[in-house]
Amino acid sequence: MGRQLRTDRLELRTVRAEPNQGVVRITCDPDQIHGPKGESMRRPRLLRLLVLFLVLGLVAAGCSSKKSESSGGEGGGTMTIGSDKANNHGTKDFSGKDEAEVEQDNFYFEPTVLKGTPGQKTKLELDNEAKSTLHNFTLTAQNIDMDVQAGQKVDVSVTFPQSGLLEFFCKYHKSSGMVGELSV
Ligand SMILES: [Cu+2]
Repeated sequence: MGRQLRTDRLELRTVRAEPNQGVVRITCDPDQIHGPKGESMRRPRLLRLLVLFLVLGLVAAGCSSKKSESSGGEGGGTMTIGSDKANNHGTKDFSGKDEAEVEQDNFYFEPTVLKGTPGQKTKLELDNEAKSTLHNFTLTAQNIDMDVQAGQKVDVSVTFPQSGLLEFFCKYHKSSGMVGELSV
């Protein structure tokens, strides 16, 4: 609650700070200061506030762009799978399909989220499109640990979970966000 209120105030300040950016520069020339007498007394404080607003504005902008990155259903940005960060390259529904193509590259699976029906068996065609980077497909729950050389394709059979999701990852680049999931 308190945090939300604060965010709103930050955004308000950002908007108000925009048109005042010119004032920061103009104050180098005292003749060009506008406003009634006495304003100059408040100028140093005003300047500090403006600088503060600008900094807060940058922070707020950073926060909001992060927010929009993670909310893309078509992919882009990052998402959380299990307790890991995943580079999100989209979701694809393979319900009823016995084959599914999965591209691997630096450092993601595309699609990142594979949808299927509970218990569905599907052959994944792993396609490592990287020029020179060895990638891997590990699905611990099904004892799968498969390397895929750069420029090569490898098939691997997986079973979708009965419920929820199963996380898979490249064991070499998990910490770089090369993580995905089978979900129903
Ligand atoms: Cu990898």
